[in-house]
Amino acid sequence: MRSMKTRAAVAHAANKPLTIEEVELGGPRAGEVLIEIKATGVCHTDAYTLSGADPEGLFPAVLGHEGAGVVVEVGEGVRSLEVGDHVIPLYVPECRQCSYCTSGKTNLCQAIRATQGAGLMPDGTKRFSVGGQELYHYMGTSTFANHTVVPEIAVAKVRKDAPFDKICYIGCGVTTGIGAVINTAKVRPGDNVVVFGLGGIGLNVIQGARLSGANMIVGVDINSARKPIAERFGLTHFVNSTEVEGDLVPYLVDLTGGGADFSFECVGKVSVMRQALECCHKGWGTSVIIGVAGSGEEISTRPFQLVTGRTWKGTAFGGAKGRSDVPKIVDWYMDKKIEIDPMITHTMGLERINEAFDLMHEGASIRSVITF
Ligand code: NAD
Ligand code: DAO
Ligand code: ZN
Repeated sequence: MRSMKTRAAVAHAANKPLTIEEVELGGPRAGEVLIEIKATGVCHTDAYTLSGADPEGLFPAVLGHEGAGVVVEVGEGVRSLEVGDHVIPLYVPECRQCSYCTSGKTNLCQAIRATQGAGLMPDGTKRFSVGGQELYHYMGTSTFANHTVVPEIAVAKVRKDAPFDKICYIGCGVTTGIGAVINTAKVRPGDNVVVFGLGGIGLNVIQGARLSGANMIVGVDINSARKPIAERFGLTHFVNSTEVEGDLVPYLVDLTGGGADFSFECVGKVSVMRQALECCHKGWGTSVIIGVAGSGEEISTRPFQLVTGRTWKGTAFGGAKGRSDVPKIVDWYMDKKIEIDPMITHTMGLERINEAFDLMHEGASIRSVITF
């Protein structure tokens, strides 16, 4: 439980570049583990929080929630993990005891929700500090650091032969996209699917739809450069929404022969969420919201869209229970049932992390991974 020094990318304030600094990190307390992070992805949600638009965003903080690494110390009472275990930290924990976990209805474990949302460890403390100033934790994971402290219930133990610089992506994007299709929508063979936004999440929705045996997999984006990589993951029809003459919704309803059985919003824009709902098939189509919209924004549609049988749903972390499901998704990757490598378009050291954000904003990357 001694404190140590480690290297982290610190977010001192909204909209400011991260700074690479040597920070102090307090060791694991009861029920916690210290993880040496080997690799971390940079996700759109990190950029959303850094932009200042996230109502839960706190500064100064160590961001990052898509990591993979090795357990280097365990706190008192930790039973399910040991030093040397390869792990993926989880921003949705799985305590297996709270009423949410035992309900069988949701993956949203609430065991440490209040402290996690407040940027604190479960005992209410912060463990990172620099120059005497404490730093907030982020999503319970803070993976933009070479070492981080995480509660045992928020750690998935994975096989040791899986490469950290690829499986870190399973800590968010891969699981969110594939899980939205399998766990939330429950797409069936022969279903027609429309995916809005072909980025780090949307491409994984596409590979989840292919895995589920979907018939048409239609992808909608404003960037035509996304078409070839989406085709590689199973896209059957590409639509550049800026090039469609007239309204997009009737165009998609026509293209799918009556509407989508399932649509997925992977952009985070409320106008796109409406299009995604309304392109669903009358009588049974379901739209799943994955994108995180700006603070205070609201969705709207005509209630008749729902009266006539469309369903609006949402999903966090693809409905996955992390400690149980993440190790299986790592196996799927190692068994080549799913692909990850082509989506990781850039790999770089921590000192270049701000470039990863620039590439994302320019639409030049799918996923950038930081290695330590
Ligand atoms: P990304 O930036 O990699 O991809 C977004 C894609 O949307 C890009 O290809 C972009 O060209 C496209 N796009 C932009 N405007 C569009 C429009 N009007 N119509 C169609 N396409 C458009 O982002 P990402 O990492 O894939 O994340 C997508 C969203 O999912 C974000 O809002 C992110 O915060 C959210 N997210 C949610 C969860 C969850 O658990 N619910 C998890 C991770 C990320
Ligand atoms: O239990 O109230 C809760 C929220 C759990 C956190 C879910 C966050 C999912 C969406 C944010 C995008 C993740 C990268
Ligand atoms: Zn729980």
